[in-house]
Amino acid sequence: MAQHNITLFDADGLSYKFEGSSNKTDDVNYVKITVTGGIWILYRNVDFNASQAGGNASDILIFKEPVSELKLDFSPCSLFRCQDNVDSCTVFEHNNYGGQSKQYQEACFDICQDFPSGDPRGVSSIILWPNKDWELFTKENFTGGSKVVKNSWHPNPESMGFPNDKLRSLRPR
Ligand SMILES: [Ca+2]
Repeated sequence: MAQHNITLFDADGLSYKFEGSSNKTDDVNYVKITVTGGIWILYRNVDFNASQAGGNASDILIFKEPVSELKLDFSPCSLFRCQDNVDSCTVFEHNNYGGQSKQYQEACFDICQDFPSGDPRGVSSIILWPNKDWELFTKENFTGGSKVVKNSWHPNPESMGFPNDKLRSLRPR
């Protein structure tokens, strides 16, 4: 039996169920949320706030624990389900977990094809989860400037302690 992990409610009390990420939810004014499983990021705009270059911290809502019929601060237009049981590094194109993303479970010697360094499409935020720290590099093949970043949620380059749009290769510690 399918398990729905997130339910959004509109003002009429109708429910809308989701199991995975969606870059565009139905055109509904959602007012409440119930989370029964998973770790989720909700975005104020479609495409994970891509057109807003990730927007501000107030343009996302993060749910790491189950909640029941909690009032929403805004009606989300897209939502992202984080993996929640494998050591991994999820990188995002924009601040505040915005835009394109990709999850790595192992070392990657060059992420440039997906996230070109020196370009706004380069990595601007990152989730390291749940146990491992990762080492980030400014050049391919684990060369150039490097930094060990603690396993945590890093919504911007300042939090990562790593320059914006410069990530080129990465590996778990
Ligand atoms: Ca970027």
